[in-house]
Amino acid sequence: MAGCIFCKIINGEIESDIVFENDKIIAFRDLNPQAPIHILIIPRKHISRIEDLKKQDSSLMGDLVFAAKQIAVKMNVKGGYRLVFNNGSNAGQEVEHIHLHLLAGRKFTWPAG
Ligand code: DGP
Repeated sequence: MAGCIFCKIINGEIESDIVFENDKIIAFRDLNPQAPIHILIIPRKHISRIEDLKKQDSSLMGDLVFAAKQIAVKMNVKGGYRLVFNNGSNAGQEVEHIHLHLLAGRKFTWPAG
């Protein structure tokens, strides 16, 4: 979608440090990492928010989680990791293209801030 930063990363218009990709998904390091490992896992298809998901997107969302597992294995993550969707303004969503944060390499507290 025109003007979407993450679509520009998918198209190669903006450089990123890509750690995983397949025909449906791309994953790259967050520009502003909140943990020693901070990866953004996104669908190639532009979907702005969870509310915009259609029934037929449900397997794609599962694919995002499965990609997270594959990345964690590839990066030899030890001690667990946190997976986060910030959805909407109250949750701190800044980029309107669904993305799953994979955070690892430190201990996380709960509840999240
Ligand atoms: P969120 O707040 O959940 O919408 O997270 C958006 C994340 O995207 C935020 O942690 C910073 C990251 N980000 C924004 N622009 C870029 C970019 O151009 N490149 C990369 N690698 N990350 C970006």
